[in-house]
Amino acid sequence: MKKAVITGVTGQDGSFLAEFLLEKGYEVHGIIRRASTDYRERIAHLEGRPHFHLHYGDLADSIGITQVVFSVKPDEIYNLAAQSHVQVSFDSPEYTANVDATGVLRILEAVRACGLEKICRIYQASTSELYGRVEAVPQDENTPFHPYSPYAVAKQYGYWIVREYRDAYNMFCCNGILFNHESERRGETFVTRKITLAAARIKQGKQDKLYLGNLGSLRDWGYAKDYVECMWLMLQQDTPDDYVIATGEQHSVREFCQLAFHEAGIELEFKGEGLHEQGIDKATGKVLVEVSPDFYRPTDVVNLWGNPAKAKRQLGWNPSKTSFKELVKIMVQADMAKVAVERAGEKVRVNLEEYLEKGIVK
Ligand code: NAP
Ligand code: F7E
Repeated sequence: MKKAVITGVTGQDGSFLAEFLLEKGYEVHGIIRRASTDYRERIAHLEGRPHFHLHYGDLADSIGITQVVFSVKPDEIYNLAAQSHVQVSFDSPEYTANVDATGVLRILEAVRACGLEKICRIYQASTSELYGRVEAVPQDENTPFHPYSPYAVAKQYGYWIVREYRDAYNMFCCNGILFNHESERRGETFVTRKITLAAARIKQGKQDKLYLGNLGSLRDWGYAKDYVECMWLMLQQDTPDDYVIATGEQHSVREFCQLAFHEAGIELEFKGEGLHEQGIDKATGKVLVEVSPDFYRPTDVVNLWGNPAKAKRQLGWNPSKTSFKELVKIMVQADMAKVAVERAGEKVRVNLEEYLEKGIVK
């Protein structure tokens, strides 16, 4: 039975990858951080399952990381842990560098310290944000990097230290340069999930308006569940390499918004420009989407579009498994259900309070 360590197992990708590897017959060890709430919604369904184990650790703490590597002696490590929010990296640049840059070094050094450099294969979660202020469109493995946020600069270090250890110590380590990938498990402050949740809440009368930043920003959005397969495929090759993982299709935030509201049963039309642009409900004339400068970034990456030809050719990966339309539909349907459950819960609470007041229940 192969053993894998996943850092960032509580995140969107970590939870899908854990399911994928358990399905493949792996023993999966996830690294989690201690939090006062111990809120681990994305992996709750896996806890207690045979071959799924959790260890406390933090990428900022090399002793803890090394201990996990030493005790598990993994065949594969998937380093997905990161301060992954680009906008947050402007507020916490030093922390972002510690985790997203030096954290990668800690993983590589832990493997060396445990004498596993000839055995353990490592996947590093690199990112399309490396292309940043893009120098060519679409982007592939040969496109020059121009990182354009503290997050991207930190991830650039991660990318190069992986390549350095591959060359210097002959380690099997790969960079997956993944373009944006989303799902019903996406964090609620990333733009896609913010939109699908708002569309569901607005449709069900729980929110009046959605405030967004740059509506013209362009992304190559794929489905996270499809992307975790690539992480595994990269580590099954004969030689380590770096791969762009993307759909090869590009859409704007505005388009995502229009389609998400359509899936929720609201037809939006956009009018105006820049900060004055508005998304209006065609049926009622109500303004449902407005632009707020709060969601603009000091420097924004606005033209990401990946070319997945190498992954298709060498990994045999299919970039069109889930279409853009299907992705939006999956996310909106999940959020429509989530909001409906929340509303049902509120109703139960109201009823309970009423019953308590009347003394029907004690
Ligand atoms: P995510 O949902 O934000 O998950 C991040 C994970 O990292 C969480 O499990 C988080 O734990 C953990 N983490 C954060 N700081 C940590 C620390 N100091 N020590 C240990 N764990 C820590 O991110 P994701 O979307 O799954 O992305 C996975 C990886 O791919 C990240 O490295 C991200 O930068 C990269 N990436 C993502 C995309 C994308 O579009 N999703 C594209 C390219 C690259 P908590 O639950 O405790 O916060
Ligand atoms: O922004 C614009 C925003 O935060 C996408 C991470 O997984 O993918 C992700 O980073 C675009 C940007 O993702 C809002 O300015 C407009 O241009 O959803 P996002 P991201 O920054 O692309 C990469 C590949 C990663 O590696 C990261 O880990 O949408 N945008 N209005 C907005 N963005 C947000 N968050 N909120 C808004 O209201």
